Amino acid sequence: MDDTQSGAAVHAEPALAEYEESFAATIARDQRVEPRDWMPDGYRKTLIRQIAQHAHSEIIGMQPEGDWITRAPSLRRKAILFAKVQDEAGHGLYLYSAAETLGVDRDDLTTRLIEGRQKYSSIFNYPTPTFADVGVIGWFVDGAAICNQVPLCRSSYGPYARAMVRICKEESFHQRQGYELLMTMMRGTEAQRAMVQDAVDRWWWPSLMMFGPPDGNSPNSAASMAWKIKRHSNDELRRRFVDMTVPQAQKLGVTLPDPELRWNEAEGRHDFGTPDWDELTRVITGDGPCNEERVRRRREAHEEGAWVREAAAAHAAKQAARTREGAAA
Ligand code: BYC
Repeated sequence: MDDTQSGAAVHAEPALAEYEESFAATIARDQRVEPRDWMPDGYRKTLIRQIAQHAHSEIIGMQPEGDWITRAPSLRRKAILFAKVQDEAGHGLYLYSAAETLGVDRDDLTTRLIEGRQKYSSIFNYPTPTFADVGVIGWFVDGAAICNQVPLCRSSYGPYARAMVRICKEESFHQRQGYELLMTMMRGTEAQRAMVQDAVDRWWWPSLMMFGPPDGNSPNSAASMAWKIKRHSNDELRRRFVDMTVPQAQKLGVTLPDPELRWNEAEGRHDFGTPDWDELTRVITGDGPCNEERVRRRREAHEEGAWVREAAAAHAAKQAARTREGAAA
């Protein structure tokens, strides 16, 4: 006798195919997938990978600029830099929260980062030897982040897309503060102008690498674009960044270190040289100039912060117990 014959109310579980169909329809209609919706394992896994890497990048990204907080040349510059670095911490927190909606634990993600099992952006493995680096990070790195992340505000996964809206607003302020800092230095002494040009020379190519490997060598792109997690290819966003940055460089009065860079009238965009993809591979696989230092400092900060996490957990437990007692009284 089956359930129908027993007379019991039957709520049959939809078949897997129905879930898949409904997910595909949500994507096709450009609607958002939300945490409680059914999603394919691959979609969930890709999101966890990308969002966790993104969160780690924000947190590790506090280090290169954070190194200048105690050495900023004026109170105003110190306050600006302090606020910016604090914003990056906030971005990391929104993103870890978005990742947690997919069923992973933030503590576990941090462990994966400090054990070298998860990546973070290649760009944060380069040193910041002068204060001009702070300006160039704002201009190039936050500028590249805006090109890459504005389309992520339309990403198909709701919590990720919503986190990106606020992050992008803040990145836009970060980019402008960097450019304004550089403008000020360019109006200064010959030595300051040389310092800006030197920082531009060092950061240009690594900034182009932030967008990831070329499309022909980007194993995750096809699925991510079909799922509308990514809206544009790595090369397309890289081109947009170049087109956006060239006129800004002209206005600033610096030279971008690429002899192949020129306007292509027929295509209405710039032609530019090829980044050193071997360098990107080395940096991503742990062999960049600062990888070891970045991860070590992250590990130390995590260990030194253990007492804060314990105190916060104890406080939360006490509050919850008080609320329960209050409800019972
Ligand atoms: N660095 O198939 P692909 C910020 C990896 S924070 C390291 O093209 P995908 C800021 C990639 O993960 C900015 N790894 O991958 C913070 C993959 O490895 P796995 C951070 C890279 O995901 C503080 C493999 O290479 N932004 O702005 O389709 C201060 C093959 O690549 C990189 C984000 O995280 C790289 N540059 O595309 C200031 C944005 N490139 O995982 C500023 C969100 C590639 O298969 N992420 N890899 O082992 C994305 O948009 C995409 O994940 C990427 C890569 C475009 C980065």
